[in-house]
Amino acid sequence: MVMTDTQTSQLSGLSQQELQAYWMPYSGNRQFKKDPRLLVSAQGNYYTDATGRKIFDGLSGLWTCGAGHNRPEIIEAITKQMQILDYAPSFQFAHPKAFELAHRITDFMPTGLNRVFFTGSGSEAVETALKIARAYWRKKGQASKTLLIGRSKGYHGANFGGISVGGIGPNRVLYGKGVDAVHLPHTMLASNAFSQGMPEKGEHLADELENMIALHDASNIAAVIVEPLSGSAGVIPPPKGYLQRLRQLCDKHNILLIFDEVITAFGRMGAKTGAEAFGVTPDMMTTAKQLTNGAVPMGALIARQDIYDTFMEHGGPEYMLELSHGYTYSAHPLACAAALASLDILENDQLIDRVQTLSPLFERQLHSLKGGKHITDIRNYGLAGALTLASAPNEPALRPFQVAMKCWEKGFYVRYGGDTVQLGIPFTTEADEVDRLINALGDAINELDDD
Ligand code: PXG
Ligand code: PLP
Repeated sequence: MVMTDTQTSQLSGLSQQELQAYWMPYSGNRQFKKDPRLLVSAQGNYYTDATGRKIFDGLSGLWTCGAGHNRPEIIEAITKQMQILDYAPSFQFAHPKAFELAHRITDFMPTGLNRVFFTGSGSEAVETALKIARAYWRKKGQASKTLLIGRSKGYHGANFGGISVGGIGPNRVLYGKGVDAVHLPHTMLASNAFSQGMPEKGEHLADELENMIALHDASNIAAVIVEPLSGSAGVIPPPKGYLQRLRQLCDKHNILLIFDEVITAFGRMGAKTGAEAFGVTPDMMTTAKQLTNGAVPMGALIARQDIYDTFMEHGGPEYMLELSHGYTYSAHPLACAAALASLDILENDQLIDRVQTLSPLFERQLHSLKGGKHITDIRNYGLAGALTLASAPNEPALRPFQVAMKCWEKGFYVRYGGDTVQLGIPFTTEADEVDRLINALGDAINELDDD
């Protein structure tokens, strides 16, 4: 729909000057500002838009709000914290909730991951992980271990380290030379199309790491970083045996294995983490999003204890810094309060069990779309799902955009990116909401042009 500037302003309640002043992230600014999609409030699994329509939240915000929106427990925790302590420096000083939360996070981690470094986002958690990986080897006297290995189609945030190990072309091509990194092949094999849950084929793709080691030598490689399940590239669950194989190879060659669990940690996989769901423990894990249920920005890097100990042992005099790294908003009191309340909700409401219970229905319903117009693949695990649409002539990203706009018109928020449409429904979704979401998505797809 093309509107005049006056119509756009009237409908959104914003002036053209206001609409133009905000440079929106990862957005089609020009299209949005002609036809704004404004979310003005939220409750439970729904947003309300500027015209008063209820919109089902098919992506839990941005994979953030699995416990549903505006949870009273989180509101209360943040409000209370704000009245006690608005901000505390995290460099050389601290507030008690930072320690409480670090300890609480370890309840959700696989055994051995028990040292927590706080950041303001997933991107910062990734930078932290990559810097610690390099610094760790240097502290151990192996300073040549600097090369980072990512994976094609990987997403590791928007900062320079993250886009260097990341494997999504459009996120990298504009920005020139990054950090030294090479990439494993992605695992989205055509022969795995329409797999339900973990695909059967692709374990062998981990063996490409051996070829990289033959080429670069393990003495030059710091770490491998992968999302156990790729989110942004369109929900790519790991092939059976693949992560186990990566773990074996990293162990064999003394390379750190980092899982980027910004989307997968804290419940979405039907387990505390992707590591738990897939049965493989990394050396470090990055988290964010669901940690605070999206209410306050926060990320966390969780490391194996001996990595932390290495820094302490080689830290010089005790008053000196062991790691020159950190963020102004590391362990922000409001974020800590929100995270403690969010983790309590996950546990008290048994939301991880709920994800497990709901996942088979979500899987069945999502895969019922097979055969729909232009659909070339459907993938899912836990409460994450995506479908791939065949490219319109010369415009691979057009159809997912069109589908998402049709869903929006029907009262459903879904994510579109590249040639995929993605779903990450709240853990609190009811069965009939899954039905309605999938029906709307199916209708939107079948309303697409044939060519
Ligand atoms: N790593 C992974 C695996 C992520 O999914 C980040 C790092 C970066 O986190 P921050 O908090 O800096 O954005 C992410 C974030 C999508 C989508 O639609 C995914 C993300 C962000 C926005 C949209 O798939 N992932
Ligand atoms: N740039 C300048 C000039 C700063 O002073 C700081 C922090 O003190 C930063 C960037 C980094 O900001 P943050 O710690 O919020 O990442």
